Amino acid sequence: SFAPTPADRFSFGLWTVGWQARDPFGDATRAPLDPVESLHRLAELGAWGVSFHDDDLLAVESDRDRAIAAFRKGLDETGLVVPMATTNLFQHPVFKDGAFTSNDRDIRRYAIRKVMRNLDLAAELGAKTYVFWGGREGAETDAAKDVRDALARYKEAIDVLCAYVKDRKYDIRFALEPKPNEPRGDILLPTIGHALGFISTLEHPEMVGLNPEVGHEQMAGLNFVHGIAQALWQGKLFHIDLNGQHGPKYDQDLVFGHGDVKSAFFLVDLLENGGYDGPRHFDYKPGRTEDAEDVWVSVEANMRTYLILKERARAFRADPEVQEALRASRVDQLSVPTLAPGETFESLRSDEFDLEEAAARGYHYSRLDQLAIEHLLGAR
Ligand code: GLT
Ligand code: MN
Ligand code: MN
Repeated sequence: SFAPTPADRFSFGLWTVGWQARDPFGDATRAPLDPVESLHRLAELGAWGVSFHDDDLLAVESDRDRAIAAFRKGLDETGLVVPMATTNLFQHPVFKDGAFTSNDRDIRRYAIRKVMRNLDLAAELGAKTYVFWGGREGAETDAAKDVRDALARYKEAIDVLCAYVKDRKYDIRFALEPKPNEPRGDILLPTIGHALGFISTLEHPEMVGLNPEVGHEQMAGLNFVHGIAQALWQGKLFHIDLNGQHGPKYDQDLVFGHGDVKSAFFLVDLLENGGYDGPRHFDYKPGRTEDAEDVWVSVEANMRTYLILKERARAFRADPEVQEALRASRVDQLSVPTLAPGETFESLRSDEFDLEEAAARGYHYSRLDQLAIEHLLGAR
């Protein structure tokens, strides 16, 4: 029936449903949304979790303590959990040249303090993952910033914050969220690969992984499924932002599956069968055209699309013809180590190998791909 339940572990950012749809060319089209109302609507629709930025809690109540008290009460009433939290280091004008990597040292120190304060709340609310989306960490001109210094300051900030989490004994891991551009002309740590490289330089690399977003890798023209597979393979897929995007253009933040649906099919197949056990977290924006009730229709659309693709992926894997086609394409053979136990490079010399015959063997991927398409389209 594709009806979501908390067992599906679907979560949403407060900033997604709460987005008032302001864009660079136009004003808000929706009224501010009370975070407590969001909790109730999300829970009614079958969501399991909610994530937030420090500042999201202040959408309708400017007193921080009162806002937190109301949010806690809403969590208790709905049974929603907080798997992840994050910091708004991009909206206030003070962050116009970045937060951890602003050329202005006072601002870098303020940014770290702002994170520390929300880490305390995240830990209290039971969050296990803390996300860093460095949307303002970047530049419009290469003259503006020495990127080597900027990366050193980025590393310094993450190292200091790891030390803070360890000191306070919080059960929290960090997840970096790459994005190639927007709002900055070029953003630091633009892709999964850049972020993985950066993590290896940190003081506590084991505490830091990734929160990749579908659309962000696709904005860079990259294959999101491949990126996620590498993150999983390196044990770094700590969290994920699911949404939709049509190719390299501005960040569309569409409903999950409403962009490149074939990639979404293979993504769900990978998440469900590839050992990811974290939240299925949606980071999308209800269209600017949508009214207050349409927002909840789009919430449901994210979860239903995921469940439909999960069912389609299951049917694909269970189809005997697919299993046979996978074998015919030798997909299973790639898991066999190239050298047998005990072999060394010397062992490679004695292979009987017919170069022409091996070169002529086909891989039959067009058949396999068509089977995937037919399952995706519900034709099988
Ligand atoms: C902002 C951004 C998202 C990030 C959020 C977390 S903030 O909405 O567009 O991709 O995941 O900071
Ligand atoms: Mn986005
Ligand atoms: Mn995101």
